Amino acid sequence: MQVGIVGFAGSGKSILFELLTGARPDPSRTHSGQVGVAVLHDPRLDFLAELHHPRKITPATVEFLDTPGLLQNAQSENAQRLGLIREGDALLILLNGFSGGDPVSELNRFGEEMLFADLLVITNRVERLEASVKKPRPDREQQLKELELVKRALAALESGATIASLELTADEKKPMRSFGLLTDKPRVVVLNAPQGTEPPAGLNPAAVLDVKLELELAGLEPGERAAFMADLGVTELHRDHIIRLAYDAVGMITFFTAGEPEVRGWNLERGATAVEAAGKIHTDLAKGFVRAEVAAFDEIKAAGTLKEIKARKIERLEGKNYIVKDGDVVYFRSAV
Ligand SMILES: Nc1nc2c(ncn2[C@@H]2O[C@H](COP(=O)(O)OP(=O)(O)O)[C@@H](O)[C@H]2O)c(=O)[nH]1
Ligand SMILES: [Mg+2]
Repeated sequence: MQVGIVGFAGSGKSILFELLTGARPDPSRTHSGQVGVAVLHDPRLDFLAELHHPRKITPATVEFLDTPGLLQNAQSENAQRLGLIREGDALLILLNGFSGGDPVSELNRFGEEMLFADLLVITNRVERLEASVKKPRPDREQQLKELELVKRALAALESGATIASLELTADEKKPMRSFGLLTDKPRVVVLNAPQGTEPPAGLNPAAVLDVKLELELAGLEPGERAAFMADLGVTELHRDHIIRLAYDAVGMITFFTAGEPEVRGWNLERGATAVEAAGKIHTDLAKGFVRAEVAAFDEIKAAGTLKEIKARKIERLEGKNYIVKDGDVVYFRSAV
């Protein structure tokens, strides 16, 4: 699971990357993109750790990719730079609200760059398929179907619409996703602006924060940080919230495993089954899957103690096809 931090050059992406992941941006990796891992803060994990006193606590994580910023008036070069994030699951678009530009027009221009980059990919695909379906071949039916789909995508992009705005069936979404189109990805828009800035009319950012200031604050000892925050009138830090926004935009849920050795949060695609969840932990656990013992976090919290959890019998036995819910605490029984 990876979220690309994108935007124009100088919007503060690399500073945000360091804030979210704790990794130092490496200038030699600016062009190829740099990956860092952010911890997903989750109070539920803390609660489960209090309950089990495990030897190890492992939170769920999100990967962020710091990308080279886009340039003004350089569509082909920009399309290439955007190519880096085709594999990403979501985009965090960072806008510059600290040096006097207009973030609304910046976002519009960024949207146009993404449309242009997608148009190149889709035009290419349409041309290849049109040539290919002229020849007899075993998968011609399939290719005709795909051609119809990519032509719809082309028409949408040409009219300025995103791929995400197309109403696609589940069967169409999958091949579409395989193209890695940028306008197909969920987005989180963040405005990098001084503390207290109201977003301009027409912009609806998920968060407004002073990226540089917050990185400086993050580097302080807690006591010192509190004093500085009070001095500056900063009431909240945004790091955990932004990581959570990115995580939710991707459509991930968290399930937990909890015991004395380890309490751990795991990422899972929404709608995945118990056996797929087992596979996240170990392929053997999926192969030998017998049953899952499942308890909802909220019920565990309401019970409050291990003894009360037992007494209330809140654990259910579920089979392979059970759809795992966000917050499920799962113990997998395996025959392997
Ligand atoms: N004043 C101010 N400057 C910032 C802020 N964020 C980034 N900058 C400056 O903008 C420049 C580019 O930042 P950087 O993170 O490298 O941008 P990137 O090109 O998007 O990766 C640096 O000189 C930063 O000091 C901010 O929140 N406030
Ligand atoms: Mg950078």
